[in-house]
Amino acid sequence: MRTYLVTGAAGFIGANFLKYILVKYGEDIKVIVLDKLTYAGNLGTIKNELKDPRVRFVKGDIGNTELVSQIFADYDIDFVVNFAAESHVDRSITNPQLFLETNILGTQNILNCAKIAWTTGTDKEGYPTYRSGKKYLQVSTDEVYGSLSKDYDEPHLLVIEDEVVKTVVKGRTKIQTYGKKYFTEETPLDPRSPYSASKTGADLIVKAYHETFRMPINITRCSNNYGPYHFPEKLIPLIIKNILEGRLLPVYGKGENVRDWLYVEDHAKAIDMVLNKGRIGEIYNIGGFNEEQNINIVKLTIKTIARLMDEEPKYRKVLKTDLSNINETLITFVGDRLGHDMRYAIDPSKIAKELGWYPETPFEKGIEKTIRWYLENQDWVEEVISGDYQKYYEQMY
Ligand code: NAD
Ligand code: TDX
Repeated sequence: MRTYLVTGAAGFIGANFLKYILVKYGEDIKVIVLDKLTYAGNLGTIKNELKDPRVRFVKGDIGNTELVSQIFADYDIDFVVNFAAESHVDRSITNPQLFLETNILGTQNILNCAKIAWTTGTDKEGYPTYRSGKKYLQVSTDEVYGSLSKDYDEPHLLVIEDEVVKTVVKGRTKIQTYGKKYFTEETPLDPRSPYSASKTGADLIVKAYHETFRMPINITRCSNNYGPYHFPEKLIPLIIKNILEGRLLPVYGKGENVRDWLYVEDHAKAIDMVLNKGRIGEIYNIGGFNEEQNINIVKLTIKTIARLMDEEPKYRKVLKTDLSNINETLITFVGDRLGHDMRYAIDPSKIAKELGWYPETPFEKGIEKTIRWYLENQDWVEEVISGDYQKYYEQMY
């Protein structure tokens, strides 16, 4: 029997992780969800899970010491998985301070409460000792490594020779890339936005608790996720929403920036593996060798929606525009994001080699699954955009 504290599970990745572990572990787990329910957190996302007797929901801030220490007093927490964060780069440009408060100070608060609850005494050298089986996992991002250069303007196909890479890209003989370098766990940290700086600060304090207090921790650094319950301020869900409404599709700069996309459930599986099998104190990069330029993501999304509307007319009922409007003329190039990172590309060899993880969802399948989910869950979209998000959205565009 394991008890998890999952923070930020009313948000995109945390909710997908919660759903994944509840299915996987049957009666063997209990999960305490701690979420502040910011604009990005929505109880509708986890409404079925909230009815599950294995789940307890606590509304509150990860930075609230009294509340978090009470959770550790009330429950014998084994695993902490910290998803809670301010996660949107554009918002970090308009309000950096909130990002530092939640992402850095909030992280330190949970760590410290866990440390107090898990400590059993001190060893001969003065280091704290901990109850066995405990672990704190910090969900981090590839953005802490900064920005890679783009060496190719067009997608470049690399023949796979490395045996570990072959296990990651099962079935593919070539990978598409836009540059020669990849982020490994040894890549120096070089964050460039207030968001990524705050995530880096969080990683460093987690590492410091490990070095100074020997806290049992892991850090995972994942590339861009996509999938169900993704908040429609992020590129893919925003584009889907705008296409269905016949609105323009804002592409920053020239649309040349490259992201490395991973289906959210593959991320959830990786976190579960690191929790259970990851070596204490280690950092694991997570990504699927799936680089693409933003403009191509937008074009593929338009094409896939148009095709689905054609093949399955039942979907047309969600359109708030004419079918004939779904084409590339919707694309509009807008001013670039300040300090816009050019390229992210993760090398996930370490997690593949040590833990046997690989992404199971090819991008073409994942994007179609995601689009179908949005077509079938428009009520969820309406619900999440009716709150504070609406005000923010109106200010931005
Ligand atoms: P999200 O914005 O969808 O969800 C964040 C959740 O945290 C929301 O439910 C929100 O209510 C909650 N939250 C925010 N501040 C809080 C606070 N002070 N106390 C308690 N709860 C709070 O984010 P996401 O996309 O699901 O990302 C989850 C985590 O994964 C973040 O730490 C993010 O940095 C990291 N990450 C995201 C991606 C991605 O592509 N989305 C990739 C790599 C890493
Ligand atoms: O309207 C848009 N137009 C556009 O061109 C938006 C919202 C984004 N973009 C571009 C900016 C990025 O190059 O698309 C790319 C993806 O943007 P986002 O969806 O905002 O994601 P990104 O900035 O890459 O960050 C995401 O991945 C890493 C998550 O939001 C982070 O939380 C995670 O750490």
